[in-house]
Amino acid sequence: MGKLKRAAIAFPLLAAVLLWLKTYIIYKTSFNIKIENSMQEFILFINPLSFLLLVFGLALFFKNDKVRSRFVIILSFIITFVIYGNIVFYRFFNDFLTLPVLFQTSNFADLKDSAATEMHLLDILYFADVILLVLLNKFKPAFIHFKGFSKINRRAYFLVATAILFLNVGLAETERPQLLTRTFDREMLVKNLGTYNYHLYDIFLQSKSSAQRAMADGSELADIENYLRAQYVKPNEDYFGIAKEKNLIVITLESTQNFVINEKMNGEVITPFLNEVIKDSLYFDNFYHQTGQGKTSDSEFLLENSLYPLGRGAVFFTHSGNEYASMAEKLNNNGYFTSTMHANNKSFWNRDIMYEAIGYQRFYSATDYDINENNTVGWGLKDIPFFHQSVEHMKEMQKPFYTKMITLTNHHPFKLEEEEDKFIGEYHSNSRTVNQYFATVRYTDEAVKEFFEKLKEAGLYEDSIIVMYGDHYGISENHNAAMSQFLGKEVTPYVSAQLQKVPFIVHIPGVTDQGRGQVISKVGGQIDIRPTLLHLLGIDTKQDIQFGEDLLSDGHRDFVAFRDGRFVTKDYVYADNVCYSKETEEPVENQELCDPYREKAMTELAYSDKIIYGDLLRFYEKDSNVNSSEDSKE
Ligand code: GP9
Ligand code: MN
Repeated sequence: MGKLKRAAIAFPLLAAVLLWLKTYIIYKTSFNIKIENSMQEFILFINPLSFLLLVFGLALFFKNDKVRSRFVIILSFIITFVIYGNIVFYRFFNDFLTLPVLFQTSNFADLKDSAATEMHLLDILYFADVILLVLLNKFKPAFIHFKGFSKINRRAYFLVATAILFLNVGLAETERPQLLTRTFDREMLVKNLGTYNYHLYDIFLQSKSSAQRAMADGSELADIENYLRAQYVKPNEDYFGIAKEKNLIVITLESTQNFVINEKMNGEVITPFLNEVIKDSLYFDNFYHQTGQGKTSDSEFLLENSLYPLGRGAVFFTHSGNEYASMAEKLNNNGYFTSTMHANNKSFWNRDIMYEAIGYQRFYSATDYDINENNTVGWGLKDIPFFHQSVEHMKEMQKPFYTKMITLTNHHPFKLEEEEDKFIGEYHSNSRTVNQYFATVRYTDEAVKEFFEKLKEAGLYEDSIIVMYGDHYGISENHNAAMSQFLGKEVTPYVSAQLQKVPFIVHIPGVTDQGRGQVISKVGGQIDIRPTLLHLLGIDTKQDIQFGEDLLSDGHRDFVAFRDGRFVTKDYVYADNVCYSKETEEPVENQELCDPYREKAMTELAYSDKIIYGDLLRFYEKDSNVNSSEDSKE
């Protein structure tokens, strides 16, 4: 390579390297990115590089010196501007920018105000490299002179840049499997892919859903409404309104499966408090989770909207700009103060954005809690201090209120550190996960017990209805050997489907306390929570677009579809494309017996997807029926 050619590549390369190092320095000084090991540090260090090499590489196609150097400077400025935008945003929101944030008009007003207060004069330093490039370009023209660049060299350049990209993505995938399909958290995306690739990914997600949304129109909703009207089941008069005007407290029990309820491990009761509460509650023992890759966030989605989550990705990430008709919104309209409480980073699962769409009036997140090294374990604040501190917040809430709380301690890898948190021993099997699971479940059980006590002390108990449900499985199929040891039977696809049961408990002080504890064995799932609860509060859902049915209604159909197409009915379990009899736990001879239910499961999942992908609820006139056809009218 001649001297001039070297110079030619030097200018764009210099710009790229300066930006690379600058980005890394910014990661370390302007953002608060948690690094747990040296591999994560390495990924963080290299992650801006592939993008920068690729975009600055485009400069190699320009023949004209002036145009090329201008391109390099403008590009450098734009990229710096993007990262600077993130810095300013982060100062205020402790989060990275996303397109929906920029385009949501309500956010935008807030953004403008806070951006102004968060910009400082010294921030000019962030642009130091751009200024250097401008000066070089002006005073050292020899540096940017260029006589062309051979095709071969160009190819080699892009090959190296692409290789770095693959190395980055490969390392990220081993550090955080399913990073892109699950898209857990913006911080995780930025940490693993880099802020620039993260923005590209965000743009991709956004344009995909915009296109699908643009092609949809209101007529598609008519079919779905007709279907749902025909399915509607009347609430049970014995229960409708029995919790009218009470506060509604919903507790999402992290990773709690139903097999731990009323069960012992090594002779010790796993959930002593829940077992007691159940005696004075409505307890649904044939209730399943219906979550997909969005895990906890999917369960929240089901709870609020009675729609199915998506088959791929987390709807909290992919469709946070949609219009929804949530339970929270309905309660807002009925005079409730609505909120949600979870002592984790607010952007996890994109909650801060999605919660706006759901319509909660307030999100109590990590910053609303006193979190320190003495009260945390694993993922963060332990459940006992979480409940204690949450009751303090509840005392301040306007009544009646609805709040949804999400526990955290019983989360994979199910770690407890302090002896005082271990109320039960470990299980003994070949799976550490299973061995430790029981103790964290037991810990959460204790936390719920303390919560009930605190509620009573605060005088909130009598006026509240306390609902608990498990969000999703805690023990995945990777631990079938240990699970079959615990259950004393082989984990067949049938058993595996049954293991997707999670507890659903509705405790209504003053009503269920007085000997009205009941075990209700209707087959249902998280999709049924919304109508069940709204009816208990005396709020009608007749006109609502929802796929669930009130579990207390006589008409409830004993049916639950899992997000992956499995389903359970009164008599059958359909799993791995086989129809099983519940009576024999074996495949039924006549496989067609499952067909009508399979049809129902497919129809509902497809309709629900259509609503989400087309953002169809924006065409739904709340409190009235958009469908004007005769048979759907009252
Ligand atoms: C994180 C918590 C756990 O905030 O909700 O999420 P999960 O991994 O269970 O989906
Ligand atoms: Mn969870």
